[in-house]
Amino acid sequence: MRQLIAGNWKMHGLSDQLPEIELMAACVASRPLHADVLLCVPATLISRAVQVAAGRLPMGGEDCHAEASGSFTGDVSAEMLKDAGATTVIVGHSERRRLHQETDAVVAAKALAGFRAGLSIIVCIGETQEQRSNGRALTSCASQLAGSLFSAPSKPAVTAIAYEPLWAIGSGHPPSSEQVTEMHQHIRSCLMTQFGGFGSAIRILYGGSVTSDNAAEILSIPEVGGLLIGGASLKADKFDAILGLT
Ligand code: G2H
Repeated sequence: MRQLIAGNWKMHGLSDQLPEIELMAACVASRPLHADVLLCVPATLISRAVQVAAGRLPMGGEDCHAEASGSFTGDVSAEMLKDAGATTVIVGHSERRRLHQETDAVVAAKALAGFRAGLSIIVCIGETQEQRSNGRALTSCASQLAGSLFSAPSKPAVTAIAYEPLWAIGSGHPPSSEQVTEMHQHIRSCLMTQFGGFGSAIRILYGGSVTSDNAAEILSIPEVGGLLIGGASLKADKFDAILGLT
């Protein structure tokens, strides 16, 4: 399976950043790539980002509402993301879970909404520092997986899992290769139990303090199906440097 290198701009990006996206798209198109690539940006930027990327760099959303439409002031549905040109949606990022009290059930409903809209879906999971210190990292992630994933009628409502340990996000300290390997093997085993053969087709990404300095080591781990990159995806040169490592 090709690895996926996905950027997550979080709540960064005004229209003056569109030239940066255009530059990223030009970098992506400038050479054959050995990985799939994706840039998730704020909903306000998606349609214009799609225009400047001109088919060279797919765009994704960072969250969606579970309903297709309705009286949900300020929310954005998966169908709206799709309509704006997004191919993918991230759901269950720890910043949504922590700052917006999103439960596993809410995340599962959002993932199902992405499936309904025809988007690819990245579901994020990850343990806290306390859970890791208490030896509960594996059980915590297994529990989040079990609660956050639906099996839609024909296949799982998820195309990728992003393992993002909360203690590694934005901290500058990613886990060791051994920790990533152990968790990714555990996630794969959970997916196979939950979805049978479908479980082998779901990419497992790593996210949290990825930079061009540590990306090669993480990408070399056989169980790693790609990266979800925050801060280091904001600039075309940094993002492109990571892409060049695949
Ligand atoms: C984790 C990651 C992107 P960063 O949130 O999803 O961000 O790479 O800045 O730690």
